[in-house]
Amino acid sequence: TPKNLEKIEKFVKSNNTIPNAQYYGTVKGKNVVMFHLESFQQFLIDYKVDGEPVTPNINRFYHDQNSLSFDNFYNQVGQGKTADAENMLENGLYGLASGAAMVNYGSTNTYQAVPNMLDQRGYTTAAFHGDVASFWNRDNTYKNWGYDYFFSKPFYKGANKDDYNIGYGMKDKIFLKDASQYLDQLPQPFYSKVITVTNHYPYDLDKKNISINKTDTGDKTVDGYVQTARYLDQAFGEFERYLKKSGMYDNTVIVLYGDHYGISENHPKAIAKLMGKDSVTPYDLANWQKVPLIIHSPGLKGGIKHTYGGEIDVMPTLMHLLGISTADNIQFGQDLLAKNNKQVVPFRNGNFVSKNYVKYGGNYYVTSTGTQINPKEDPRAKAIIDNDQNYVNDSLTYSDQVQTGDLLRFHKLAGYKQDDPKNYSYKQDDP
Ligand code: GP9
Ligand code: MN
Repeated sequence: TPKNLEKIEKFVKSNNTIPNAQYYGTVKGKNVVMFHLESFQQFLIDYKVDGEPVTPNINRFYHDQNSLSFDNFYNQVGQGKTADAENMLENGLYGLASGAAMVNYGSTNTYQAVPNMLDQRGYTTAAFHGDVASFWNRDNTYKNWGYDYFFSKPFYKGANKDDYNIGYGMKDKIFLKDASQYLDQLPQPFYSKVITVTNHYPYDLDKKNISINKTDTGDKTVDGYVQTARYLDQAFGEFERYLKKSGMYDNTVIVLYGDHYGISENHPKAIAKLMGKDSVTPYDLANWQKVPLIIHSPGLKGGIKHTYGGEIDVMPTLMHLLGISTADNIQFGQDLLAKNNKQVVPFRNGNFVSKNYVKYGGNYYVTSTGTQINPKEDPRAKAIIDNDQNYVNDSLTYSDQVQTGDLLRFHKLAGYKQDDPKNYSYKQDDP
C-alpha cells in the first residue's frame, strides 16, 4: 500500500460518522431515483414571482411529511460543475482543483462507486440523460462506476426533432416521458439517475412552455431563470405522477438535489434584488450556494433538517438509509443524519461554511447571525476556525490524491469487486 493511502485511510476512518439507528436501513431494498435538478438553487423553494410560487411541485415535495429535507445544504462543485456533483454524490470524492475528474480520470481510474456497490447487492443500475453520451466523458466514466445502462440521447424517440431540444439537450418533459418507458422495463430494485438539462444557462425556453413571468432585476442573463425553473418543476411533477401511476412510488426513494448555482456571483446586483436587499456581502453569497436536498420515500420519517452539509455527504447518508455500511469506503462525506456529524462544508477553493463560522472571499462571519468577525482579535473563534480549516484542507488534498494517484486500486473494500468496463456497451443501434 502506498504510504499516502495509509494516511488517507486513517483520516477517513477518524471522520467516519456513526449511522443514526433511527434511520439506518429504513429504506432497505427500495428502488432509488436520483433526480438531478439542473442549476437549481435552494432560494427557489417557496419563492414567488408576482405572488405566484415558481416551483409548486418541488415546494410540496419539500414540505411533505415523508421528505427528509435539508435547508443548510450547499453545492460544493468546482470547474467540473455537473460532473463534480455526480462525482461527489456517487463516490464521496470531491471534484478536482481544476478541470473535471470524470474527464481526466473517469476512463482509467478504479472506483468504488454507489452504482457498483448496489449492483453487487442485486440492484439494476441505469443513468438517463437527454444529451450526447460523451459530455463530461460520462460514457466511459459510468462503465467504471458500474452502471449497467446509460440511456443517452440516441435512445429517445424525440431526440432528433428540432422542436424537442433546447440548450444542452432534450426538453425535460419530453426526455422524462421517453426515459420512463425504459425505467418501466428495469428489473427491480433499481438504482437510477435522471439528469435534467433545460434549467441551464442561458435559460432559454420556447413560448409555449413559459408559464410564469420573468423576474425584473433588469439583468437579462438572470431574469429567465425562474421560467426554466418552473418548467423543470412541472417536469418533475409529471415524473412523480408517472411513478405513482406505475405503482412504483411506494417502493421508491426519490433523492432530489440541485447540482450548483444557476445565477453566478458575477451578478451581485441581480442577486441582491432577488433576495430583497440593497446589496450583497460575501456572507450572502455563501448562502447563495445552497441547493436543495430532499430524500423522500413513503413511510420515511421526514422533516426539515438544519444540519450543515453538502453534496459530498449524500453518499454515506443514502447508503446508511439503505442499510449499507460505508465504514470501509474511502469517501469524504459524513452522514447528514448522524449525531456526530462535524457540520463543516468545504468549498472547492478552501472556503467553507460550518455550523459555527463562514469563511468566504477571505472574510469570516458568525454563521447564525452573519456578523463579520476578525479571528485575529478573537482567539476562541480562531481556534475553531483553524481546526475547521485544517479539516477542509486535508479533505480536499486527500480526495485529490485518491483521484490523481488512482489510489482506490490499492484499497480493498470487503465484498466489493470491480466490474469490467468491457461488460457494458451503452450503444443503441437503432434509435
Ligand atoms: C450537459 C450537462 C451540463 O450534459 O450535464 O453540465 P454543466 O454545464 O451544468 O456542468
Ligand atoms: Mn449542471
